[in-house]
Amino acid sequence: MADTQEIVSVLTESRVFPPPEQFSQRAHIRGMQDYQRLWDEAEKDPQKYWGERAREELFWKEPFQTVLDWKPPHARWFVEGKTNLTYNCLDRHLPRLKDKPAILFEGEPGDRRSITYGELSQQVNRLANGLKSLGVKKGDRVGIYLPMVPEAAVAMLACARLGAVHSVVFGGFSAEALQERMKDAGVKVLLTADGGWRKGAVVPLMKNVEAALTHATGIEKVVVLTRTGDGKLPAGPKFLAWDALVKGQSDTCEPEWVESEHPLFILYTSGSTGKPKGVLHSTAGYAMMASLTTRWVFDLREDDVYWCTADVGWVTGHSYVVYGPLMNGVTTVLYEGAPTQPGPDRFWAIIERYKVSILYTAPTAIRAFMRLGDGPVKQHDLSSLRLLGSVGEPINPEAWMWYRDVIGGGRCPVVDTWWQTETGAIMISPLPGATPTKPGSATFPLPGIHAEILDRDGKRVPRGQGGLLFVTKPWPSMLRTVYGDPERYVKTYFSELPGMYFTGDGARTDADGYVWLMGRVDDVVNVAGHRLGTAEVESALVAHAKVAEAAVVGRPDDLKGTALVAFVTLKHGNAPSDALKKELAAHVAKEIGAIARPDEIRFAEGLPKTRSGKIMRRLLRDVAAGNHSTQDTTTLEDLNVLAALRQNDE
Ligand code: 7RM
Repeated sequence: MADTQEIVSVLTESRVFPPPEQFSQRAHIRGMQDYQRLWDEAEKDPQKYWGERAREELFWKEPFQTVLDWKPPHARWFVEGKTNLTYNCLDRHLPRLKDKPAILFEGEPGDRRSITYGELSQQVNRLANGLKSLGVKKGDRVGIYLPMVPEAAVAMLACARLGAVHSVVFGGFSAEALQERMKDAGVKVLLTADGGWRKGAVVPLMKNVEAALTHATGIEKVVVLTRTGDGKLPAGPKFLAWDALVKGQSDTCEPEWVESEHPLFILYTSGSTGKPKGVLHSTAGYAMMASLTTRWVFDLREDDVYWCTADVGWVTGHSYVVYGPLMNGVTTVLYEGAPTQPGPDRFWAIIERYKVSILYTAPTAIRAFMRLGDGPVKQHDLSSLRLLGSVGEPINPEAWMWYRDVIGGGRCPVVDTWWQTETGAIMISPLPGATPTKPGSATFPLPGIHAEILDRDGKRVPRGQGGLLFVTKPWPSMLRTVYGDPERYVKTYFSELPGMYFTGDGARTDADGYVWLMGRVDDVVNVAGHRLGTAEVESALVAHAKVAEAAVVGRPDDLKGTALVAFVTLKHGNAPSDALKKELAAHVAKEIGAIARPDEIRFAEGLPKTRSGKIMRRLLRDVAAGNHSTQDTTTLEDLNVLAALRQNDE
């Protein structure tokens, strides 16, 4: 699949931001010597290093004897050990944190709830007992299709309490997407709601569930939470009100002590082809790394109010909205709705209201806010913020700087965190009290993580040159398989180089050894024999004062082989024109060289994105080539965007 040819790097970024001294003084990891010491320890004796981390991080009902059993490409971690994830998130905190808010919730219409660790624990136990009464046992699969409300976290935790395997499907997914995932996972009970709020309207979850149930799914019971209050509970023995299920249930429930490798959840990810893959994670390795990375990367302190804006339907919502923060006993903010509802300042109002100290969001959101200008930000006091994080896509230096200066007031370190659904936890990231950051670089792998940039033969590429990003050694929170399709696990992740995990991403290191992500290898464009990472060309475009967002793809060209086509959205107040096209093409040529000068620039009102905000370049490739796409669009956020792009063509 991947070419042997190197990927050419054209980006130059030389700004460096050392961690603020005051931040470092109080940080968990205070300098690069500390980082290096941990790195060396892990390198020298990985089993000792990970064993110690696992003992520190988790409560063990029964201790493990074997740290790692590695029969490539299959890993078992912390074998013989037993634990329960909810005990680690809730019970062990109760003596000290019973009355501390675990979740601060705000619904899109403005309703608010604060739920303490004590209350959360009771709600989880009641629901766990309710699920038990429906016959849910250890190992059974439970579907979760809910809006971003506290009950989504309660549902995940109730499953983990019982050793049931949850499979969360993002509330924005269609009936078909839901049906396909439920069927593949063999879900027995589905937890859902009548609806949720998004952009001022109701997302009709229950209607989608009913549509999904007209096809075979294997679902026996559907538990329905009342959120929006419209729509009655459908008739029939399958449907049950959430309130009725938990009513009268005991608020204690003995945790199911599961083996380390007991499956914890399935989460579906879609690639460009084929049906979605059910990424399966197991319990202890995942839990340990979610806990450790949340504390280290976000430098958590007891009094932090932490807000990760991801939906629980994505892995970021699993690891960094629910499990990571709760294992660390901090207060996590949950917001149901759209970032600009009812106005462009909703995020900043939330930060001011709850005195959020840590914000973790996606480049796509940051670029959307940039497009709206600084005005909405300036209406609010954001002085509570002390740290900013980014995840999901390469963050271009322009957006990184805006995030740092306008949102962070220039005082907050920015952590650009690279990881995947499959990795379970953050893998490459600055440690904010230690790592000098460079705008657009995810910097260095965390201690114990062997992220390496190799060519197709497994040789390390020289610094400055692009290559394929692999993780060459197993890590505790790695996926264990593709649910129901073990061959696909091997084929997708471990066949590029035997025994080594292939991420699908391109990356390079710079002269100082910093890692720069260059986008998905499938998106690399080959121009006149040079393989260019799309991220860098896009970054140059976004650096232009009038550009809000850009996506670059290749189009077959008789002369050049591939022509570069750039789709560009402009910041508010700028009009598309031929003169601007020329100006932008010249700008790219000047910034990174003539080789990257786009052959065609197309202005667009919006770019096609997945529901988690990633630009879908594969669809743009079809638009650029004038083909009507036959590709899977179930993860596409807004079909209208695609229709509009095609129209511009005609
Ligand atoms: C957490 C998440 C994974 C893919 C990954 C990359 C891209 C994520 C970054 C990034 C550059 C980053 N899981 N990606 N984080 N690219 N810099 N900091 O997003 O499974 O949904 O996606 O996202 O391509 O392979 S995911």
